[in-house]
Amino acid sequence: MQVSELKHAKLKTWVEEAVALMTPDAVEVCDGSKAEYDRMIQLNLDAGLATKLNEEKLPGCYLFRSDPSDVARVEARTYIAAKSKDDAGPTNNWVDPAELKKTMSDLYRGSMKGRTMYVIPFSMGPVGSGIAKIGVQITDSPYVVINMHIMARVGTKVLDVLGSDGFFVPCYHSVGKPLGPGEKDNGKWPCAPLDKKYISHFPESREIWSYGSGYGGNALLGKKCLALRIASVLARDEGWLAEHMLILKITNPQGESKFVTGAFPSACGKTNLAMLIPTLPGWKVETVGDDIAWMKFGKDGRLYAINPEAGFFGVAPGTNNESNRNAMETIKSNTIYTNVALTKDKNVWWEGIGYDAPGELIDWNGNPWVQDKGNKEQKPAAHPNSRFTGPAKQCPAIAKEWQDPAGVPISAFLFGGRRPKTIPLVNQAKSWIHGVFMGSIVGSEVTAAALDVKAGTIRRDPFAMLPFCGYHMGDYFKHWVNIGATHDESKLPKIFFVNWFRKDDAGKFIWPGYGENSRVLAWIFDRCDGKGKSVDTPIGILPTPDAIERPAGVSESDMAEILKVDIEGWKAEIADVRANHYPKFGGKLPQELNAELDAIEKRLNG
Ligand code: GTP
Ligand code: SPV
Ligand code: MN
Repeated sequence: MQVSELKHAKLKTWVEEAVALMTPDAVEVCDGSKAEYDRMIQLNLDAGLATKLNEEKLPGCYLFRSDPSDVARVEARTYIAAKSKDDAGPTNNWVDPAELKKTMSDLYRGSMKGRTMYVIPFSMGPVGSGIAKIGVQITDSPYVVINMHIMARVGTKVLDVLGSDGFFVPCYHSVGKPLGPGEKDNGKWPCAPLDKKYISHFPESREIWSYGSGYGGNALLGKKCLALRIASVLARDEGWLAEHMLILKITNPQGESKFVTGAFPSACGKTNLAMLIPTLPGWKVETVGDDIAWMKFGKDGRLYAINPEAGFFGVAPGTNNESNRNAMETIKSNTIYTNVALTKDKNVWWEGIGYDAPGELIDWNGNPWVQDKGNKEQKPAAHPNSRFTGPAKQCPAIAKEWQDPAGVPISAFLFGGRRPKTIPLVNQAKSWIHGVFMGSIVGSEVTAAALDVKAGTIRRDPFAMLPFCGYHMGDYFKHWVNIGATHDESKLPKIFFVNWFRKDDAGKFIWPGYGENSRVLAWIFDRCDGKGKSVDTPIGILPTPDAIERPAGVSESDMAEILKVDIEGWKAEIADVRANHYPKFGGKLPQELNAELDAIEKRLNG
C-alpha cells in the first residue's frame, strides 16, 4: 500500500512529514500479511543480519546478533518529556519536550537515507476491542517489522478499525544508521552509538520518538513505550491500570478457576510463572499474558485484565524443558532468536538450556566458543539478555480466554523481586492499602534486562514499574491508593508479595522455584476464598509452617527459614524505605503510605 492511499488524513500528513524529515529511499505501508513477513525475513537474510536455523528442528526460525551497544533497554537514554519536570518525577529522565524534539529532529534528518521506511499500523489488544489501543510505528528496520508482526496485531485490519479519524499513538523509530550510495549492512547490526540513542516519550501529546536502537523495548514501540509508559498516563487519566504484569489462569482440582496477575521486575520470572506447569497434582495453570496487563473495571465492580500483546519477547538463558517446557514448545517454530549462541547444525544454545554445549559454537558476538566448565570466568555464549520472539498462539498452555476483548476477572495481584534475604516466600497484604505499600517498596537484585544498570545490586523497583512509569511515581502511588478508596475493596484483587529467590549462606537458592511455585499459587488461590492456613504477623498474613507442602529438597528448617518473620531484617528494610526510598517522592508521596510505614514499624517494635 502507498502512503497516498491512506484514508486517515492526520496519519497521512504525519507520515509525509516523517518522510520529508528522514528522507528514506522508499516508503511502504505494512499490510501484516505472511508474504510481507517472509519478504522482511529475506531482506534480513540478504543483509547478512539473519541466519536461517535448522529447518527440521526449528522450522521458520531465525537468529540475529545485535551490536554490543544494543543488547537491552537503555534506561539512562530513556526520557519522559513532559512540559514540567515535576510531571516526569524523580525516577524518570526529563528533558523539555521542545528541546528534545529539536535534538532528535536533527538526528532524524536524513537518518533513513539508503533505507525503506515501513509504516506499521498496530493494535495493542485484540483488533477492535474496546480496551485495545492503536499505534502507528514508522521504522527503517525490517527486523523491527518482523518482531512487530509477532508481538502485536499489525496491518490493514488495524487501518480498517482506525477509519478516517480514529485515535492512534504516533511512534517514530529509526535505527540511526543511514546508508551511503551502494553501502550495505553486510552483517553489521545497524544502530547508533550509545550516546546518540534516545527512547523518548511525550505523554502530553501521546507521542513516542525512538532513535538509535533496534533492540527489544527500545524499538518495538508497542511494548514498553506505548503499552506501559504512554498507557500508564492514559490509565491515570481514565481510571484504569497499565501494569508490568503477567496474567495467568489457575484451576484447582475441583475445576474452579481464578485469574491472577503478577508484577516482578525485568527478568524476575513473569514469563516462567505465566507458563508454569504445576508439580501439585490436579492443579492447572494456563497463560493469558507474560509481561503486560491492562486492567479496567467491569460493571460488576471487578477488575478485568487483557494482555495487549500477541507474542512473547522472553529471556532465553535459564529457559529449558524442566524450568519452562511451555516456552520451549512455543519457540520451536516461527520464532526470532536474538543474541543466543548457534551450534554447528544451526540449532540454538544458551546458558541454562539444560544440556552442555554440543561442541564448538558461535557465540552472540559471532565468535567461535567452546564450553570450558572449569573456567568460572568464561564469558557466556549467549548474552544474558538474549531473547526469543515467539507467537503467543503457539503456547501449548495458552488459555482459551487470552484474546477475550472483555478481559478476565482478576482475583489476586502478586508483587515480587529477587531478594536473597529477609523477604519471605509469600506474604498476604492485610488490606488494599497495605498491598499498595508492598508494591511501592518492591526491591530486586538488578538483572541484565537493562544495559546501563549494574546487575547484582539491589534497587527499589516500585510495582516493577520503575523504568516504565510515564509520569511522577508519587502520583502513580496515589493512583493506586485512589483505586482502593473509590472501589468496593471486597471486589478488588487480594494482594500478595512473593519471593522465589531466597538464598542460603552458600549463595544457593533455598526454594526450587518454577513448577514448585504452584504450591504457593495454590495457597494464594485458597486465600482468595478465605481459606488456606495462615498466621497474622507484623509484616502481613503468612502461611502456617504446614500450610504449604514442602517440595523435594526443601527441609523443614529451610521452610521455616523462608517463612519466618525476620524482625531485624525488616527493621532494616523499613529504615531504608524511610531514609532512602520514600523521601525521593517528596510531597507527592501519599500520606496513606507513610501511615502504612509507621504502622508496620510500630508492629515490628511491638
Ligand atoms: P522480562 O521479560 O524481562 O520482563 O522478564 P520476566 O519477568 O518475564 O522473567 P523470566 O520469566 O523470563 O525469567 C528470567 C530469569 O529468571 C530466567 O533466567 C529464569 O530461568 C529465571 N527464573 C524464573 N522463575 C524462577 C524461579 O522460580 N526461581 C529461580 N531461581 N529462577 C527463576
Ligand atoms: C523487560 O526488560 O522488562 C522486557 C524486555 O520485558 S524489553 O521488551 O526489552 O523491555
Ligand atoms: Mn518486561
